[in-house]
Amino acid sequence: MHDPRLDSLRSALPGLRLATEPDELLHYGRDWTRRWTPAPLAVALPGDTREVQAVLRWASDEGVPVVPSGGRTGLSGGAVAANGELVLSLERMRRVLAFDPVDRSLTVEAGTPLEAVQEAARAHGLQYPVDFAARGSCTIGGNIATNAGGIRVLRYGNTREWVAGLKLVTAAGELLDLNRGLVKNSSGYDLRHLAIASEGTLGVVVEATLRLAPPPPPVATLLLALPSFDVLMQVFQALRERLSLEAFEFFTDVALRHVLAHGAQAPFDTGHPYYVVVDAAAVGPDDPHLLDAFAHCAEQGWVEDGVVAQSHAQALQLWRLREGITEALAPHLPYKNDVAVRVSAMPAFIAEAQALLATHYPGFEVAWFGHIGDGNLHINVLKPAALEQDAFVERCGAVTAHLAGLVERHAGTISAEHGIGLVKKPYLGCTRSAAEIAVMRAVRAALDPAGILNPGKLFDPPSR
Ligand code: 2HG
Ligand code: ZN
Repeated sequence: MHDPRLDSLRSALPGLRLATEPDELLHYGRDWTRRWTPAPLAVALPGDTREVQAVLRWASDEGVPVVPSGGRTGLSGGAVAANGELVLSLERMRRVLAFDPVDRSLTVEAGTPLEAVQEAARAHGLQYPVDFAARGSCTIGGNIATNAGGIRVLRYGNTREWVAGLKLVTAAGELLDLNRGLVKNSSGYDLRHLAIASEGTLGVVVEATLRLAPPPPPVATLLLALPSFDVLMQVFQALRERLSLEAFEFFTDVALRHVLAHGAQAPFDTGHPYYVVVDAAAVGPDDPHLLDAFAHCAEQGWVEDGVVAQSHAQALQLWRLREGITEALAPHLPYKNDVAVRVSAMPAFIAEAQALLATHYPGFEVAWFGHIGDGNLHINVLKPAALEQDAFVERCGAVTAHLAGLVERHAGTISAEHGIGLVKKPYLGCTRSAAEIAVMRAVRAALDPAGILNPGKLFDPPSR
């Protein structure tokens, strides 16, 4: 159906690239959640910051809601456009703008894919250390909007740690140049950090200046098979004492089974309940520190089997077992949890979470995996084939209310790294106090008084 607002947009911005075909609306209107039916008004594909400003000025004047859009690999519905919003895709804005060898920084447009940022850093003999499986499709703007974490947080921290400056376009089309790459800046509120993890509700990130780190040390990759969840934290502690860990990731046999069914190669002759994949600084696969650490864990009975990658290709194979999980589970329309507690609270939290989920999900396949060293667990509940999607989501939502209560009792968070979006919105109050949410609302209202930026995400507007 023809919408007169499109004529208005076209006449306000005659040069703007706009996509309106049904397949384009479908593609740009959804993220990886696949729970909502995309129904955007249209997709704007600006080529530079001035166009982003002009689109937002138009949207503010017309009262048209806008969904900022990166690679749409999100898992919380933060980039879903299901209510006639204008999708503002940054995908054409993917230039690397500058490298500064003294500041060790890289300035990129927000639509630059994470992998392209990593490659640009490597080309200058440095690294951009935030990393996760969606690196090829996700964009730096989306990473900033959710404060993305990933598999190297243990060693390098989240996206937030690496953003030295960013440019943000507000709902009114104003361009804010936040922190300008400074290392020190004690001049009042750090609006850069407000924008990070704001899920597109405070403005549109158009450019970022990223800090780079020295290249990583040579690492050895190990895969260990463990008999129980209880020993997981002990193995983590033992390895952390003996080695310099670059990554420590775990997954269960359920997760592995799906990755193997998806074409990966089985690591051991027999199955085991739990696995960890570890990258540790090492001179090679025979590094004595590595072998000592492994021997210690085996002596304690914490490790049933293990393998050290003998080549880069084998290391990639081992990592595929962990990184391939999301894709392998996707056909089962999993209900995703992304919870975190302090690392010290993990053993108690895990014991209670296991008991809770066993009670509430009898007979369901549940895959546990994630970033145990950061206190962050991904718990994916797979949809039984016989159950309708809506009934499944409703059932899982009810269980999540219990899980959120448990998270709250352990002073954790309902979203560690995927954001709140639409999916976790009902549970925000278990992680943030009413007073905190009131402050967040006030901040949002200050930056976007008309409420056009990603409405309905993170929290609902106050009822009038
Ligand atoms: C990961 O750690 C991602 O692989 C995705 O955060 C987690 O699919 C998930 O639940
Ligand atoms: Zn993760």
